[in-house]
Amino acid sequence: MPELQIIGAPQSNYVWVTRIACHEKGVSYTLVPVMPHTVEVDAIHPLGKIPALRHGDLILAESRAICFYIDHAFGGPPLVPRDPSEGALTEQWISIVNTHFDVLVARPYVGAYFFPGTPDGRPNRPVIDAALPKLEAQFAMLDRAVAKTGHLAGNAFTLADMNVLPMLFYLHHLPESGSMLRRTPNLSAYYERHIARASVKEAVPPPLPGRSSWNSEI
Ligand SMILES: N[C@@H](CCC(=O)N[C@@H](CS)C(=O)NCC(=O)O)C(=O)O
Repeated sequence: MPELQIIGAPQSNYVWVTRIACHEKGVSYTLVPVMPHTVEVDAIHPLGKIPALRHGDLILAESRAICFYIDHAFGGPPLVPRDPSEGALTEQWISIVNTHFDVLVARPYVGAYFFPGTPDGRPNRPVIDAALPKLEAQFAMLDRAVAKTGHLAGNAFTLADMNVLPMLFYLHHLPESGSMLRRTPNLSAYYERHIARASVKEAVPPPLPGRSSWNSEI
């Protein structure tokens, strides 16, 4: 069997998702920790984004496609239930989280701290302040979603949960979103429970270069 490479910096939430997927399936891999828009990544992802995957002759971009491959090319427990209804519900939550929660709310907010684009490098307050009401609404949505079973889809830990946990990790460590998360009871319990899962914990990213932890110096 050729070596499976997950290509991308470990601080990327989507790289982390693919690593959780490998762990859950019992698939061994090598992490190639490179930034977006580097030669290795540009050779695979048409937009230069991470993660990318290389496995023998196969090269792949996009976390969802990579997780599909990991799920279907190997044995081990399914990441997405094979039952049509449960599988579709899992896909529903992956899609909502990726196209709304991440892109429109979490990413601009987190980016305003870690990549602020301000002249003095301080957090970008207008972007943060604009994100907060939207974040509140999305946390409420996720809180309702996990209230019943402690999972996003059905009664098991699926790719929908693997996909959102890295985003919640960053939000947990930032000031306003961290206290908002602690005030959101079901989502907070969900986060604390699943962040301790071996597959998730194993790939907790090291702090960004130049920082000593995820929540200091912000
Ligand atoms: N839809 C992509 C999103 C990947 C993505 O946005 N990756 C970020 C790092 S978390 C990235 O490469 N950013 C650089 C850029 O957007 O130029 C996926 O699911 O893999």
